Amino acid sequence: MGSRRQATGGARQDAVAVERRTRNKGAAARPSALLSREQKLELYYWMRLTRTLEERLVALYRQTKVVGGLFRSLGQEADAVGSCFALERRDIMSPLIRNMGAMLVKGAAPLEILRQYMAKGDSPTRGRELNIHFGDLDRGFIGQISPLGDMVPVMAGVTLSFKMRGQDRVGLVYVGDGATSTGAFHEGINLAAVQKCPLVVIVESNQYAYSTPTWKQTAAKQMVDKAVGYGVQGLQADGNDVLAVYDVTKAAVDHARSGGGVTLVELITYRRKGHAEHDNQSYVPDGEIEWWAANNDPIDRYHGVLLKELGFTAPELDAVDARVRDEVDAATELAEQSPFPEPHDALQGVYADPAAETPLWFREGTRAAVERNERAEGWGTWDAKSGKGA
Ligand SMILES: Cc1ncc(C[n+]2csc(CCOP(=O)(O)OP(=O)(O)O)c2C)c(N)n1
Ligand SMILES: [Mg+2]
Repeated sequence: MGSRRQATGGARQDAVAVERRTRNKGAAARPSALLSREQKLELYYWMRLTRTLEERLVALYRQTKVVGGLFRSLGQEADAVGSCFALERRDIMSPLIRNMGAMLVKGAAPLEILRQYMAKGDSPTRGRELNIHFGDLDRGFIGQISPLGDMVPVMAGVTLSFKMRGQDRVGLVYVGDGATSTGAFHEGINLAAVQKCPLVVIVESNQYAYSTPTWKQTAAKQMVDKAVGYGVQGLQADGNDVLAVYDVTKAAVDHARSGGGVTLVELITYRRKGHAEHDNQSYVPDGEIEWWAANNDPIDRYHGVLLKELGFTAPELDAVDARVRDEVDAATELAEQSPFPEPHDALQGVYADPAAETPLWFREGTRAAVERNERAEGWGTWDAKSGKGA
């Protein structure tokens, strides 16, 4: 229990120290100083959209309309949004479950995400995959795979191909603090480092991997220290300050684009919800979540910066909130009307198209199951051919 408290205190101190470092940098030298007024408001829009859409998904989950797990990024919205905002349209980004905000920035539509979570027949994967497990290379986001760390070697390969083809493109891959302890992470970042691939590795230090606090799964004091071992640039920022996240990622993207190779970017943040919606967070020390909610919410903080430092007015921000609510309402209505997939559709576009294999007996409905299998000819109780009982 003593060491748990220590970990909690450590996380708070980290956030404060990083904030101080960011402030000291001098506002004028920051890339975010070059963002237009419209872009600064856009950052607020994407974070608000992420949160509102996730809140809507929670409501649908409780109505049992979501199929499978629901993964929140509550308190981490600035990480996904601020970092992805530093990419160009031609760049490729590889998200994980807490990076819905990055997918929105890259052009994923709330309607697609709602249909996907509800396993609808007209969702991007037509009900075969769930939540935000889908990709679209035209829009610059790759489909995620679940094994932790595995997207790092995938993105090492993607960015190596950019380099070999002489394309002016950068790749960005998200991993959690837990994922940095996998073999796949090590092999992927090592290969990308040696090959000087144009890759940005974002490590979201949200203090937990499922129910395991960071100090129980790595002896490293901070994730950014791991960069030294791979011989790559390591940068760190306050993950709950969207402008700081943008600044640090933009520096990493510029470094990659100019031939400098890989950067490991650590964003210090906190996971305010459980691993997924089913998780009651009984392993979290008392008061920890409340502390972050009250003192370090990324949207509250940016709202304050927009009003007090960047010259925006309350009605302007209220208008963004209203627009987001309307968009999420409209998308929910459409997603609810979408049909579920046809069972036979599961065979389309998988191995042979059109399907060469006959559907499995249990997919043909109850009647077929009973007549062809449970009361097959010769069992003595049912004559399948004549349809008569013995
Ligand atoms: C190789 C592997 N081991 C275990 C899991 C199960 N798993 C899924 S997410 C997760 C925790 C991830 O923690 P972290 O990398 O810190 O990301 P976060 O969820 O905090 O964003 C685990 C253990 C997995 N998907 N892959
Ligand atoms: Mg984590």
